[in-house]
Amino acid sequence: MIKAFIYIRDCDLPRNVTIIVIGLDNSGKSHLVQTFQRLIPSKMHSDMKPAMITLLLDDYQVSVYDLNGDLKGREKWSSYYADAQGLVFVVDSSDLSRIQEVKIILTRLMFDKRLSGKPILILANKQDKKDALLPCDIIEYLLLERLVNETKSMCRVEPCSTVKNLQKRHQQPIIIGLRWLLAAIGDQYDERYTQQQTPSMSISTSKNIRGSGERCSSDRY
Ligand SMILES: Nc1nc2c(ncn2[C@@H]2O[C@H](COP(=O)(O)OP(=O)(O)OP(=O)(O)O)[C@@H](O)[C@H]2O)c(=O)[nH]1
Ligand SMILES: [Mg+2]
Repeated sequence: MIKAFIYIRDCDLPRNVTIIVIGLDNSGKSHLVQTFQRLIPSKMHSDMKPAMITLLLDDYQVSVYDLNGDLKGREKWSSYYADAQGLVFVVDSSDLSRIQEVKIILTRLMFDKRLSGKPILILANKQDKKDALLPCDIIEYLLLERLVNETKSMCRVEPCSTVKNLQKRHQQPIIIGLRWLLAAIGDQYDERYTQQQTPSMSISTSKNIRGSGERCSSDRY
């Protein structure tokens, strides 16, 4: 009787998940974290460096680390890899001049053993800007399909703007993306728990986006 009670209580507890937010400097990571704070019940740990917030979303209590993207900040990223269960990688879609730099950094990340198999949400940010690259362009520039296949990663590309929020809360691309990431982490957790872990690789984008290799349309902001 007591055992059954404890089991039910455990199921009610939120799952603790740690994710890191990375990407080049100026891509919009800190704005993203601030937007999460506006949209989702959260707690700020202002004493922590780097900045960390805890979000409560669905069944999850999510610790989110906002890591700096400048050269000095990037040197510290790797110390968070082991603890992170998932990644949010933010791209400034309006900055074509840095897309090769993004490709080098992302490729290095996805081949890092400490991140192997961990799901990655790529946010194609700054879609409100004129001439921002669409997700399918970004997939092509980053050779993402090849990367995903070679590293057997689970990856989703979501177009967004962290400064223009025109949709209702539950339709926000960043919330849709975060929910996908948490579900992917949850699936891996369940697979490990039931000893049925099978490597899964996939790349998905939001439903407005057609596959790579063709010019695609997207809802503009
Ligand atoms: N137009 C537009 N500007 C944005 C968006 N997101 C962020 N910005 C701007 O981009 C600049 C950089 O944003 P941050 O959030 O500070 O960038 P960051 O990735 O945290 O940069 P580091 O901390 O230096 O690594 C700021 O001037 C933001 O106002 C967006 O969706 N659209
Ligand atoms: Mg920042």
